[in-house]
Amino acid sequence: MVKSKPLVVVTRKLPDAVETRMCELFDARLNVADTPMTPDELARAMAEADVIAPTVTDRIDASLIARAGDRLKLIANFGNGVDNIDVAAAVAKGITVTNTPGVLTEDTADMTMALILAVARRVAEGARIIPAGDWVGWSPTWMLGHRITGKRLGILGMGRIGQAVAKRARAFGLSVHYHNRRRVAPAIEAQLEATYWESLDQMLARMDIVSVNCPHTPATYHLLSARRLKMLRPHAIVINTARGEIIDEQALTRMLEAGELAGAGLDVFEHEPAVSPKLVRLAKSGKVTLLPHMGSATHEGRVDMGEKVIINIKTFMDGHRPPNRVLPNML
Ligand code: 8YV
Repeated sequence: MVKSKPLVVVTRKLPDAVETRMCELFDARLNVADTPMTPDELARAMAEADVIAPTVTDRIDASLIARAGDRLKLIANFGNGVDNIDVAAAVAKGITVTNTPGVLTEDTADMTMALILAVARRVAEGARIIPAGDWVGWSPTWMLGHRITGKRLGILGMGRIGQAVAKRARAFGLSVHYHNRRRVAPAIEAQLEATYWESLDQMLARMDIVSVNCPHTPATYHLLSARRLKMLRPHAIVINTARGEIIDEQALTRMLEAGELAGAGLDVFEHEPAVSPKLVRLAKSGKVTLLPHMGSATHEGRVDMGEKVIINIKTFMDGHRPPNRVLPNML
């Protein structure tokens, strides 16, 4: 008997190579136009599909999961973070959730370094000058930024991405400090020459640069709260390539406006794709560098993410535990 292929709904346009393989393996319903699906469209898809492959732009909340059809058995997220999915509700309904860890580590760490350099060395501001026709020539005291070598970097979240940032930071001569739920193994700490701070407050008060590299979970929502941001010194800069929700964005903006913080490099925002006009104003003034959630945006990374989604679906459909299963207690 020929087994019918599972109906897999892919919510956004993925790289061609990934989509082609999906079409070979599955009854894949693609979104060639790449228009984000509305909650109603998602609900309809989840009512008939065996598998849905969403992205960060799809909010798969408890109410959508409650309306899912009996056929839906797997949510194979195209992305590492699963804060777009109510994992507990899915698992309670017998739906497996998977993600794509490991393949966007280096790209996200590169973008973190790019933002550190961009803010400290005023790269985005400088790059606007020549195209605007505003360059009248070199001057010894013009466009000065700050040296990063010798500064202290506090990494918030020392998982895969945090460690990849730490490695790069060492090469740039930064001294590495970190706060994490759990202290990392002594061998890793030694290799990264990293100083562990059990108290996040204590770490913040001493850093020149703070980089957010932890996942967004209920426990990390507004971890950099207004109170904690106040611990930072006025010359400090804040970098976020993780999730906007981890920082109280309004408080951060207020402090930047008031000159209580030197700058920020943000690739993620609390209400994406909306970005507060105040932050946009600060970007125009050169104080902050804003990127449109590009941390993992490489051709190679997106293909690797797609491969992981395919492997998770195929393994699951073949009756095995998919390699990147996410359980509520992991969050
Ligand atoms: C992805 C990300 O672009 O994987 C993640 O958690 O934040 C991004 O780099 C996005 O999630 C794709 O769904």
